Parts: sequence; C-alpha cells; structure tokens
Amino acid sequence: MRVAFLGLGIMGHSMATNLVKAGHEVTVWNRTPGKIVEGAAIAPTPAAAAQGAEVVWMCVADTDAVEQVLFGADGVEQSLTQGMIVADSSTISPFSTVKFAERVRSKGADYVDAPMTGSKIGAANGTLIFMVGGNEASIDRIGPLFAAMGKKYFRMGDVGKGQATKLAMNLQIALIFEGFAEALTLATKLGVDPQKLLALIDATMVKSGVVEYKGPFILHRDFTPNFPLRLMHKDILLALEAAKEARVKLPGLETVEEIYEMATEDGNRDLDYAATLTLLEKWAGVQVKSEAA
Ligand code: NA7
Repeated sequence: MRVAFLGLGIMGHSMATNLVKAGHEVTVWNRTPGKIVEGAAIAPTPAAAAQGAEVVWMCVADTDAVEQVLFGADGVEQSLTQGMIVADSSTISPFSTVKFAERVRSKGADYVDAPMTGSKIGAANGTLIFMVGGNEASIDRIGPLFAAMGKKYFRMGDVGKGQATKLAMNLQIALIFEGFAEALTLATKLGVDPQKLLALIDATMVKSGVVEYKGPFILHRDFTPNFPLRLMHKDILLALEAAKEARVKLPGLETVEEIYEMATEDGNRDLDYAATLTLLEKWAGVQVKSEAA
C-alpha cells in the first residue's frame, strides 16, 4: 500500500521501517528534519507526505501534536481524498479523537484510532498489539499494515474506543509498576535480596508481564527509556481527564500521578517510567540492588 508515515520518534521510526520491510511504499515526515527511514521517501510537510497516499499513519507525541499534523499549516487535511484512511497510533484524548475523526470524515476520508502496546522492543520486532476504534471495513483494509507492524489487533468499537482502551491499559501498567516498585523498596530496606524476590514473584500469582519485563532493567539499574516517564505521565493525565469527564473516581491513579509529578521535578522525565522507583529509594534511603549483581 502507499503509506504516509508521520512521526519518527522511538516508536514511529521502527514502525515505518517495518512497513518498508513488508514491501509497502512509504513516505515519511518528521517535525524535526534529518530523520530518515531506509527505503522510504522523505516529504517536507504532512500534506506533501499524504499526497496520493492510501493510508496516512500518525505516531506523534500528544493530542496537540496530532491536531497540528492533521489541521495545522501544511497539515494532512489539505491532501485528504475520498477513500483515504487516516490512522493514529499516538496515545491521545479519546474525546479529541472523535472530533478529529468527524473533521476528517467530512472530507470523504475515514479515521481509525489505533494506539498500541509493546514498547520500543515490540515496535522494533514488529510485535506490537493494537487496540483499534473505527469502521470495520476501514480496519480490514489496513489489516496488512497492522500485520507488518504488530502481531495482533483488537477492534474495541467505534472511533475513540481504541484510545479509551489504551488509557485503561496504561492506567493498569502504572499501578502495577507502582506496586512492584514499592514492594522492591520495602523488601530491600528490610534486607531481602531483590533478585530473590523476583524469583519468588515469578513462581506465584503476583507474576505479571510488567514485572517480568521491568525486573531485569531495574536489577541492572538501566533506566534508559523504553517508554519514557514523560509519556506515561501524559497518559495518566489523559486517563484522569477522561475519568473526570465521565464522572469516574480513580483514587489510586491520582496518587500515582503525584509520584510522576515529583519524579519529573526530580529530573527523570526523559528516563524510563521505571525511574519512578528512584524517588521511593530516595525517601527510603536505600537502593534496589541484587547482592549477586
Ligand atoms: P517520542 O520518541 O517522544 O516521539 C515523538 C514524536 O512526535 C517525534 O517524532 C516528534 O517529533 C513528534 N512530535 C512531537 N510534538 C509534535 C508536534 N507538535 N507536531 C508534530 N510532531 C510532533 O515518542 P514515541 O515514539 O515513544 O511515542 C509516540 C506516541 O506513541 C506517543 O503518543 C506515545 O504515548 C505512544 P520531533 O522529532 O520531536 O520533531
């Protein structure tokens, strides 16, 4: 398919690369010039990239970024044509998504929200899992693109439901990780070797994908960003905003949001969200390190 890929950050760069590898005809655009994807053409603006494309795929930072890419100067809107599909893999507001989709659809194109999970490694290996909102026919049409970038997609309902689901998913990741980080901090302070704690967790029902994925990074004190703290913080704020609008109380997430706020002030925004642990360590006066490491 002829695909315009907009946004070559941590996730987008690998996703566009996998589209090229799968044989699609890809044109890329990134706000800051200079980023390239081998085998893809480069366009100077979103509108130029979208020109003649069957599918425009976005993966940019946040709601404002998607709005600018779509409707700003030289935005995608200028090149929308009948039958074109705009897909968005950024994690943004479900309410704004519905508004963006209405405006795109008024020009004869269709809109699919397709945020994903799987982090940097899933994007690189083409094993992302997408949660998708939109018309079934459009989602079917872009099936080959999902297959090139990921291993599975779930249709969650109409436009906006992909984003709503993503917020519900990241809310859990943030809370599960916080529980894990607090357990590590307490256990270490009480003299338990964290590596032994990890082995125990793995053998019990406390085991989880989050713990399995993050455990080794923590034991190696590797906080380089797989999923940056600033983006998880953005998703927490989006979930709290959606909850407020829907009159839902999320007291656990509200508390965790404060931790992200403090971790940001502590200079950790560009590290992995696992760096929220360092705040707990500071308060406890302890560092989570294995005796064996
Ligand atoms: P990154 O690595 O922070 O990349 C963000 C990308 O978004 C990057 O290409 C940015 O371009 C682009 N960006 C940021 N702001 C804008 C605006 N205003 N206009 C256009 N483009 C913009 O994030 P990830 O790849 O990890 O994640 C992307 C999304 O997927 C995010 O919503 C996650 O939560 C999920 P730059 O190079 O800075 O010019």
